[in-house]
Amino acid sequence: MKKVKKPEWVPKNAGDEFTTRVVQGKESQHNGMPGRKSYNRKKLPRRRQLSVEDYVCGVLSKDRTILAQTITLIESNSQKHFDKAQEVLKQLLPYTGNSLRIGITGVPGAGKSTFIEALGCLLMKQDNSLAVLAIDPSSSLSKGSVLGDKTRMEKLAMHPNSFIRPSPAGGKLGGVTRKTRETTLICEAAGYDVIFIETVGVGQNEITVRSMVDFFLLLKIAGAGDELQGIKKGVVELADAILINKADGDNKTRAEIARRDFANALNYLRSPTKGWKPEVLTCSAISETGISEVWDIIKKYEKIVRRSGVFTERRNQQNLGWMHDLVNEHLLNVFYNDPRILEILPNLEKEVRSGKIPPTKAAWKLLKEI
Ligand SMILES: Nc1nc2c(ncn2[C@@H]2O[C@H](COP(=O)(O)OP(=O)(O)OP(=O)(O)O)[C@@H](O)[C@H]2O)c(=O)[nH]1
Ligand SMILES: [Mg+2]
Repeated sequence: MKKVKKPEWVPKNAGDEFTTRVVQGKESQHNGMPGRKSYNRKKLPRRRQLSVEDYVCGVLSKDRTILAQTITLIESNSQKHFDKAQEVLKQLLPYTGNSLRIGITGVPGAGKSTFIEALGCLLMKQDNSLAVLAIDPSSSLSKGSVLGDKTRMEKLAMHPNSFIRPSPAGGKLGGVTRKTRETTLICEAAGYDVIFIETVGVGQNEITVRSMVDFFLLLKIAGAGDELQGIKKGVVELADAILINKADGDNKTRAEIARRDFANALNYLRSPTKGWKPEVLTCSAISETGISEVWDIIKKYEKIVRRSGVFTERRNQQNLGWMHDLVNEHLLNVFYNDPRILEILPNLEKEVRSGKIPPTKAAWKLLKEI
């Protein structure tokens, strides 16, 4: 029998039960780092970088993969991508402006995504194309909504005439506002008839979205105790229509009461759109009732405001606001990236925090540097 090499830990007088074979070890080729450097990168096919023309042609031909990549480029926080994105945007601008932009807001859980799925599917049946952009400041914390949306907009997400894109993140080269505006334009250039911008009703959000859309829809739920709060907060004043969702089962009567309350309250509020009286409706996104009525209202609204010129007037006004936002954003970037400011800011911040100097004095000190 061939003599077997035994490991060194085998007891001296051990029998055959320890006939473990030990193979001579080999010097490792691994550099000790996790993956990556151990292979020759040059041999791997590299993903080709898209040129400005690739992006522009892709978007104009409604290639959804390139459309998504273009939005990623817009959302990027790197200066290199920023310049390229602006060039792409410039070339796409002549093809924008033809979609109906609709903002949809409501507290978390009001049923926005479920409603978008229901209305979106109706639009698909009518041969419309739809892009859904979701701004959700809470998603970066909870990550919940985006995941939830994948299941809540399942049918819509699968449809070839729809495009769903979750929230753009803020960052140093412009926040959510600029990115959402630009993303809207990219989707318009791709030829989507309707664009939904979904946002959670938190803080400044609703005002921002109102400044980007033609029609603003507020989703409410009856009996959640936020009816009057909503009226107080002034969000109601921004809405062209209020939709009481979840009007199903036991909730139907409560939804109807809420509808009447809101309709009454609206009598005392100014309409956000000249020549249009905001409507209050009920619907059930889950059982898909009352959905086509909402679309009818939106179409009626569009007809009225286009004819009266209010539609164009609002868009012109929004463009003006946009211009100012861009200037403000740029000035802030220039200011906070100036080497002189970068040098003195940390110390000044420390001094203000510890109460050594008043904030007003610190602010003037900074401003005098430029
Ligand atoms: N009974 C009933 N439940 C509904 C209806 N619409 C939505 N829901 C439920 O309400 C919950 C929240 O719905 P979503 O569509 O995710 O609400 P959302 O407003 O998009 O929520 P966030 O994205 O988290 O802000 C889900 O469990 C839905 O199934 C409805 O018409 N009736
Ligand atoms: Mg949602």
